[in-house]
Amino acid sequence: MPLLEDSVGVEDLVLLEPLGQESLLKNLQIRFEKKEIYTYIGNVVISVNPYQQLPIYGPEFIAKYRDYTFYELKPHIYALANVAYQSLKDQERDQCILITGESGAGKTEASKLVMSYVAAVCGKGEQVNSVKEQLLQSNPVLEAFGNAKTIRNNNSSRFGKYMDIEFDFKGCPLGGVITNYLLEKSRVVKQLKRERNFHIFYQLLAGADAQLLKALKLERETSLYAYLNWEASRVDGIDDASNFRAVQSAMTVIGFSDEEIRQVLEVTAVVLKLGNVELSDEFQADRILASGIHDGQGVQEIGELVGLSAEELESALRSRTVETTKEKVVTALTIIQAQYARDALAKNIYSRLFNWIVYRINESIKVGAGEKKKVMGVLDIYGFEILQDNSFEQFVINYCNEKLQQVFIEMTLKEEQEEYKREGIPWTKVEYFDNSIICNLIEHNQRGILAMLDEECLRPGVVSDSTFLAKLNQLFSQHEHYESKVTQNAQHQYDHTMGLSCFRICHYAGKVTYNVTSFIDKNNDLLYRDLSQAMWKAQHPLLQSLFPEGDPKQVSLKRPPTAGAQFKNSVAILMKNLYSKNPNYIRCIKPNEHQQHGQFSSELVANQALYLGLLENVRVRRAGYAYRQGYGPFLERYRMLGRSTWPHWKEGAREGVEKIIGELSVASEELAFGKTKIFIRNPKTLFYLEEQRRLRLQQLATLIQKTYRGWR
Ligand code: AD9
Ligand code: MG
Repeated sequence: MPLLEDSVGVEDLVLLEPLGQESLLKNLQIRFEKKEIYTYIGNVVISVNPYQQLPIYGPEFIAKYRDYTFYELKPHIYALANVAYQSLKDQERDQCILITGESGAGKTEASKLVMSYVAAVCGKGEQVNSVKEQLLQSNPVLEAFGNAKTIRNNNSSRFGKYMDIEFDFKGCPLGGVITNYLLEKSRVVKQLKRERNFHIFYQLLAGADAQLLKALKLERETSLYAYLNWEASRVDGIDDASNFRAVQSAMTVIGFSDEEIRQVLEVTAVVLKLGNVELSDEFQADRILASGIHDGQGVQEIGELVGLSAEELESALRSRTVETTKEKVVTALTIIQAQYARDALAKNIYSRLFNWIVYRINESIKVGAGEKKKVMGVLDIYGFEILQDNSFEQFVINYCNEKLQQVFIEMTLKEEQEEYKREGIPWTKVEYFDNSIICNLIEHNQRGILAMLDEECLRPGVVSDSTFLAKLNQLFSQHEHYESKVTQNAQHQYDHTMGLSCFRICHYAGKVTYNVTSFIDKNNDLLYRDLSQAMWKAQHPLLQSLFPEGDPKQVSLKRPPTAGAQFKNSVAILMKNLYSKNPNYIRCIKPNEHQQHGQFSSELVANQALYLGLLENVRVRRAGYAYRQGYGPFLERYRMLGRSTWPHWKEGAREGVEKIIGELSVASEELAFGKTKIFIRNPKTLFYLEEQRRLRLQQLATLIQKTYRGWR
């Protein structure tokens, strides 16, 4: 279908004519300008962030999408949610909804639309409604503790989230399980200019009443806290005080007791107050020997909040005990080390608190072990990141996206082609880039970058970020997706923009230069034992429970897994989970860098379209058939449409299907008969079959009624 400026473009890119990167972009732009933000590629939904509230959501629209099949109404996330939910209910196939896109593209909003759609259509009753409420209310709580204002997005998720919603055989929600991935904990102690710390800190200071603030030993003014970037403390469109009340009530709905909420806030206050513990040089015999605590009152107050002696905390912040088999040696920390230890403690307390909140929500929404469940997974995970300075965090985030791209390739492109091959249907091969070579470069068990990093972290002797980099340079000098200054020299391709402490990976989505500084440290993620022991001694049930390794009886010499190893492991579990389900894709696109409605930057969108592989996706869809079904189920569904197949059919399923199609005179180029399935090229043919079926059912119902009356 050619594009006309005054049209709304095509709703499904599969129908675009001529097909190319340019026409694809033009189509998205025309639709965006007409406020048609959703477009299909077959069953994939592309969503372009409108940055304004459009009147296309809510009960009226949910009711509409609920009653129609996928292609009958305008493209919408509701249509995708409907298909996923209906096939989970009717065909008993576990589903997953994968939402990808870069920061600010609209993933979290999309995931909430999916959840609210499913909540609206899935069963009624007091019990069911209370489960729904708990599931929905987990969002504001997790966003308060896990989201922050960044330059790119005022409500940026700083953690990855996968949520399995579990249903009974009738399709009523029973509960769910949330898995969280790698919170960006460095934000607790430091933020970029114009960015903020996690929302909860500002919410707490703005929303707590005077009595609560006093109990938490806090002041209302954000500028008093070193960990809060007071420059950016207020954000247009965000009402921290009212959000605080919403978070408190959401926690209550989920099932947190008042006591638990109080403890969560106390731990949050401890983190804020730790940032204000100023360390100074302390002189001993005229030499700067160690760090001292400048602000005794702050330490005292933290101690009072969580039942810890100030001396104990102070000593853990200032010194370090090294235990050998024979003796214990206590060394004083330098001021740099002490600052590092204090920040490490704050980051650890906060990220463990976040994990605990997820755990606690899961406790409330978990489903009994014996119940048979159907599952819908919703994945809202950080998109690919290319920043000015890319560190360990970007490295693991991009690794995760590389793996998701692999899922996408394998499940959509490869599976599509392989199915045609299996079914013996003629197929024009579509070339696509297989990114497993990059995944391997990162995750290979013995020779991957993560394995090298772990090896360096565990190796005795002097290790540093630069010894790690040297190792990579040596190992991957010939790898086509790896570059560094050293390997570039070898290849005579000098790039002045790359620093000596950097390596570059050619990801499927583009080249990213990573600076190795602090890779070792972030991967090790160690906390001095003195600090974990001090936390464990706190007379505060929640804080104490966050540091089980601080229990002297628990002290084990076994090293906890590194951050990289943990992440790789959880990504592997996630992949296994996704592969076991039927995937549904929402590909989110950011139209401009300014969070502005009505602006469509072609260059920015082109980039995203490229690495989301949209064009490739369309080509595969076009080469193929939109719909397919096994002969058995197809015959069962449409048997009533054939003169020969109704009411009895004794021959094989395939023959029956051929009979029906022949009798309905569907054009032969519309269909292909595979070994086990029938393939239908155009969705419209399917609508036609469904309509015929509906009419036939009506006819049969009338017939039955008449016969029944005749009997009476
Ligand atoms: V990040 O990777 O977590 O930084 P997301 O999750 O992709 O990012 P998010 O869903 O938070 O982006 O969307 C960013 C903002 O865009 C939202 O806060 C809304 O203001 C805006 N947005 C996104 N989707 C819609 C929508 N369908 N309608 C209106 C939207 N506004
Ligand atoms: Mg988000």
